[in-house]
Amino acid sequence: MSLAVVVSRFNQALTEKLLAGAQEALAECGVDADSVDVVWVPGSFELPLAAKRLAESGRYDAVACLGCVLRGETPHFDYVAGQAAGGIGRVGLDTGVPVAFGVITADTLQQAVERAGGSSGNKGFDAVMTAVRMANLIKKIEARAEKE
Ligand code: INI
Repeated sequence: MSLAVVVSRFNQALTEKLLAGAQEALAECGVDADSVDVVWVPGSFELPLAAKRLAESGRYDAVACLGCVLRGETPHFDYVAGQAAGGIGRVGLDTGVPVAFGVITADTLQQAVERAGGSSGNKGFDAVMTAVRMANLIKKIEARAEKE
């Protein structure tokens, strides 16, 4: 199992916690740290392009994207969160490589903190679990198709 984790530097105090959760999930799944590459992008808007290039490289069974978008006073939130979610979804469909959405989208800092290892879990942990499960599922589907 080879994985790439793309992390946004924006709201880094929180995305570092998502990365810590992601690393916990990797250990829980028995994925060797040597087979995981972590790359950083400036903000969540940039997650899809980095995920696309990583997925297209053919070196990874899955990609997990981690970020945190906080609603402010402007419509900026909707553009950034919308592009991140839509773009990440499209990368998975276009490349056939599972790409997990580990991006917190929250109205308040408190809500974000709760989702980055607080009372509402850790979106980074969840994203890696999803990435590993989807990678295993794709392998199974491919193995079944080869038998037929
Ligand atoms: N990027 C985030 O990841 N989270 C945010 O909350 C955010 N806000 O609020 O602006 C944000 N903006 C930066 C954006 O992702 C891009 O890096 C930037 O627009 C340059 O393309």
